[in-house]
Amino acid sequence: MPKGVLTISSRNYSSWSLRGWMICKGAGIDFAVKTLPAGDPNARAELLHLSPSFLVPKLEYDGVEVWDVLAIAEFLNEIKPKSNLLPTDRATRAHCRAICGEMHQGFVNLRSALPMNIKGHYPGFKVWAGAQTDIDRVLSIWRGCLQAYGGPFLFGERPTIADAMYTPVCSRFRTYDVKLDAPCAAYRDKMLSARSVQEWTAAAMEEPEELEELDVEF
Ligand SMILES: N[C@@H](CCC(=O)N[C@@H](CS)C(=O)NCC(=O)O)C(=O)O
Repeated sequence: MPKGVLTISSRNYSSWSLRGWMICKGAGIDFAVKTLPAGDPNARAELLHLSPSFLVPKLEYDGVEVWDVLAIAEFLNEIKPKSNLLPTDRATRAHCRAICGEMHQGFVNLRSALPMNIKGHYPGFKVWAGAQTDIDRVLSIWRGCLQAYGGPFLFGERPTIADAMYTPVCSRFRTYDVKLDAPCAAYRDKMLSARSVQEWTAAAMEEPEELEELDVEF
């Protein structure tokens, strides 16, 4: 029996679930996934019981319960310090935490105007100015990291939690046909072709329902 259980919701729509899944994969822990059907009132009741924050993802590992993606990442970094979830250099680690924090609390316009929808594709999608400001900031973060640490991941040769935090944005850029310069497009493609993301995407494609009401920030 796996040592951990990660509770998630829709693989197609739930960007936070994807982040939590990538962080668990990156830590290399043995875990099973429990998927709560999105939009189901019984599932919401169960989620309230399972996760005091009423949100997913939530990880149960070795008798410890932890929810919120950054808390899950810090917990896993403690128990798997060699997994490179955070960079080893202190200043680089501070930079990594800073851009993860930006994603965690910000980019509200981007997240509401371009909700994650892995199955969707909207060529020529019109991005309004507020969301464009967020997109510009994301791209400036990516360029700064790729230049400073040499890529192919944001903090160099191995993925960190920052890559997990920004992968749903890579997916949104593909869904909404956001034009990127060559380094940012290469980064987007690198993340979307990562094995864990491919595995997630394949499962998202299998999700039966297209829930209209979930085509909003989720
Ligand atoms: N900041 C939280 C965000 C979690 C979040 O917003 N999760 C959404 C799904 S992506 C959720 O559980 N919503 C509850 C619901 O829709 O019932 C984290 O880091 O985990």
